[in-house]
Formats: sequence, C-alpha cells, structure tokens
Amino acid sequence: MKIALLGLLQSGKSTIFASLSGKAIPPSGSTNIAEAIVPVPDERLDWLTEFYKPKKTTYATIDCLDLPGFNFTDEHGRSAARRLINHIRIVDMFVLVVRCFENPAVPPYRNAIDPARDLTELQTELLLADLELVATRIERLEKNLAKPTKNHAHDKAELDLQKKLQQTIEAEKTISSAIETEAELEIIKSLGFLTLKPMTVVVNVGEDQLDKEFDFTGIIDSAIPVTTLCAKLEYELAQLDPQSRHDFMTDMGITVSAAAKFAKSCYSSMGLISFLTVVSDELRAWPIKQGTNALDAAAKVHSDIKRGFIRAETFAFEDLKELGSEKAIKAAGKIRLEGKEYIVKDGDIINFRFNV
Ligand SMILES: Nc1nc2c(ncn2[C@@H]2O[C@H](COP(=O)(O)OP(=O)(O)OP(=O)(O)O)[C@@H](O)[C@H]2O)c(=O)[nH]1
Ligand SMILES: [Mg+2]
Repeated sequence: MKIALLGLLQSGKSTIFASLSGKAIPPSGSTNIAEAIVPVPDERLDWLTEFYKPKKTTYATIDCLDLPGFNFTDEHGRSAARRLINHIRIVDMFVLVVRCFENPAVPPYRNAIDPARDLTELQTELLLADLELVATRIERLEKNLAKPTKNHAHDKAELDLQKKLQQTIEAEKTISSAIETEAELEIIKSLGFLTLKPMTVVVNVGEDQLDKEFDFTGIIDSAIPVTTLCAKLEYELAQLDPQSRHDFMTDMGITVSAAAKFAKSCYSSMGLISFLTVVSDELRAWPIKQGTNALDAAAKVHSDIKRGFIRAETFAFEDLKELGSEKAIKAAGKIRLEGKEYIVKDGDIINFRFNV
C-alpha cells in the first residue's frame, strides 16, 4: 500500500517523512522522490509483545513517498509539477501537507501563510490534472474509433464516460459524483484519477499552535480527515530513545505522537484492518482490506495455508486483554473455529489450521 506526501513548496513534507521513517530529512528543494517503508504503530502489538514475549514482532507497514514541493507560481514549476503528478497516479492515497507554521527563515508560498488557500490550490491542480487526463483519453479514443479495431465497443463506452467526466469537471463537480455504476468505475479504475483517491490533510503548525482547530468546510469534502501536527516537534521526538521520548511526551501532555496517529489514520482511510498471528515465535500484524474472508487472509500468510485450509481458530485481542490468558478465553467459550467464508475482523488473533 503506497501513500504520497504532497504539498506546496516547503510545507514540511520531508520533515514529516523523516519522523515517520526515522531517516534523515531529505534536503529541501530536492527534485527526487524519496521512498521509505514505514511501520504502522499498533498498541495491540505493543501489549501482545509484553504478553507473549516473542522473539520477533512485525508491524504492518505502509510504503511512503515524499514528493518535492509543488510550485504553481511559474511555468517552470508548473511543468515540474505535471511530471511529478504523472508519477503518483499509481499510489493508493494522498496526504496533503499544508503549512501553517511561522518561520522567518522559510519564506511562505505566495508571500503569505494561508492553509485554506493552499488546500484550495492543491485541490484545483489535482482536478486540472485529471481534466488533462480526460482530454488525452478522449483524443486517443476518438482516433482509435476512427479505425476498425477489436475494442470498438469498449472504446465507445469509455469515450462516452470520459465525455461525461469532462462535463462534470467543467461544471466544477467531483469525478466521483459522475460515476454511477460499477461498470463505469471498472472502465476508469486503472487510469489513476487523482481526485478519486482517498485523501487526508495534515496541517503543519508551529509548536505553540497544537490546539489550533481548522475548519475547511466548503474547501474539502467533510469526510476527509484533518490532522494537526508540528513536523519539527515530531521530528525531534523521533530522534529520542524510547524512554526520553516517553518523558518528553508526558511533559507535553501527549500520549500518542501525531505521526503515529496519522500513520494509523492513513491505514484506516485506505480501508485496511489488521489480523494478528503468533507463529513460531513471531508476533505479526497482517494488513487486509476490510471485508476479506478467512481464506484470503490465510493466503496473505502463506499460499500453502490457503491451499490446505481447514479452520481459522480465532479469538479477539480485546478478549485476551480482558480475560488475561488463552485458557480463560477458552473457558469462556470465546475461541471460535471459523470457516473459509468468515469475514475477518480488526484485531482477530488467528491460528490457521491447515493440511498440505
Ligand atoms: N518552525 C518550523 N519550521 C518547520 C516546520 N516544519 C518544517 N519546517 C522548516 O521548513 C523548511 C522546509 O521543511 P521541509 O520538511 O524540507 O519541507 P518540504 O515540504 O519537504 O519542502 P520541499 O520538499 O522543498 O517542498 C525547513 O527549513 C524546515 O526546518 C515546523 O513545524 N516548524
Ligand atoms: Mg521535501
């Protein structure tokens, strides 16, 4: 699962990226896309590690890209942004990072700090990039349809759809509002429309603004989560050893680092949940799409387990935490033997029984 940190120049993307990945901050103004595999914090795994004392604990991960900042104020910046945008059609979700922090050493975009304006500009540009894609497709499809090809019916269906999308975008409505059927979604799914991807917003505030609330009503869809964090502070936290970090956070009255909260919120925005296994001394969280059945979950662990699937011996993390031992869960009748069609729940601890 891939996410991309996007934003205008110097909004703090690389600082956030570094706090998530534990890597050094990529230089500001870099034109490269940086990539890191970032663990998804999970307090259940922390608890279970204490409980089972496994040799190894493996967290779920997210593949995270840090993009150079967009600059739409001149033609050079616009063409650089266009090139970058074509690289991110394959990611699963976007994190829009907007600046709110004051820093005299870092001149603000368009000479003023204004998160709402930046968010509007980013959204408009993403939509324009989609409009451009639509225009390119229409041109291509019209050419194809002028010749006798095997894909005539499919091309015609897509052309009609693209024309509908074009009208929708020009009427300043979202692409998703124009998609009426599963079949339509299927036609355009692989094209990577930017505004169809799940999105989350991070407002990067100064250290003294952590309580600040933002209302982006009318600018972004109300369903899009907004996180407030201070990138600089998160980065400093990430540099500390666990004990000092704990002390520092206690002093500041925070329990979970914003970077941790945020990684988790991306995970759920992508529709992911975790099931957990404890096998040969390894405790592990496995990401799956919500709604995955036990057989497909088994395949994540190993194709042999899917092939020889017998039952999924399952209990809930919460029950273990409440009752204190597997024996007590068993006595309470809370260990279930689930079949292939069972829909796996977030926090299920599963022991697959299989035979190959
Ligand atoms: N005071 C303050 N400065 C910050 C904060 N976050 C980032 N900065 C500074 O802002 C500058 C840009 O930060 P980066 O993390 O490189 O921002 P970026 O969005 O990756 O920048 P580009 O990739 O060039 O677009 C650096 O000098 C940071 O030290 C913050 O929360 N507070
Ligand atoms: Mg950067």
